[in-house]
Amino acid sequence: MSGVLMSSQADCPSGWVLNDNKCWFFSDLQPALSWTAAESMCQQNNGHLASFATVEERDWVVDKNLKRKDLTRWWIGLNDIQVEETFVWSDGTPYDPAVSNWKPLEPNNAYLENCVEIWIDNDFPPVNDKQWNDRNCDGLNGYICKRDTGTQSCSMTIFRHYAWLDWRNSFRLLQQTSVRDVIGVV
Ligand code: MMA
Ligand code: CA
Repeated sequence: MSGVLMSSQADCPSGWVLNDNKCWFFSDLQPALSWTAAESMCQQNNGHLASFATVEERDWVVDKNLKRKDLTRWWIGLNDIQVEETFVWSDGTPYDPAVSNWKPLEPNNAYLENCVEIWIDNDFPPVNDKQWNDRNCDGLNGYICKRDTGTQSCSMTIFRHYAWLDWRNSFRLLQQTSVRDVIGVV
């Protein structure tokens, strides 16, 4: 028996979560950072601070994630650094106010605040918890990155009783030890 089997699929790097065909990173175990440092951390990993193109993406982030208890403020990519009161996403997604989720009375630019966070302040009523606040960009927050998926490919080259498996940059030589293994391969 000999031949080559190949397969590829969209995938996220380890530590990132797949949702809505994008990869998402939550800085749960990382130190809190300024908005600029967080954005550059995301860029080093081929992403940007998170943008929300749809209400579904926006609510998924809040409902399924942001688990770290001692971190209550999370940077997202929205900012008005260039032009006061003109909000833009750092990844170039057009800002759609219909997808925004500001806390009441925000954004207020209270202390030269040009960067946007999701703020878990146990606000009441609960609908106002985990909403958005503009904050001074130097504040130290957790952060959420978003990037496109990568392609992960897998190939197996089979020759007689041996096969090379190439997956996630690791290579394995498999040896057929019984007739049963052949049924597994097919
Ligand atoms: C206030 C309020 C917010 C502002 C933060 C900064 C406690 O809330 O004015 O709009 O962003 O302070 O920490
Ligand atoms: Ca504010």
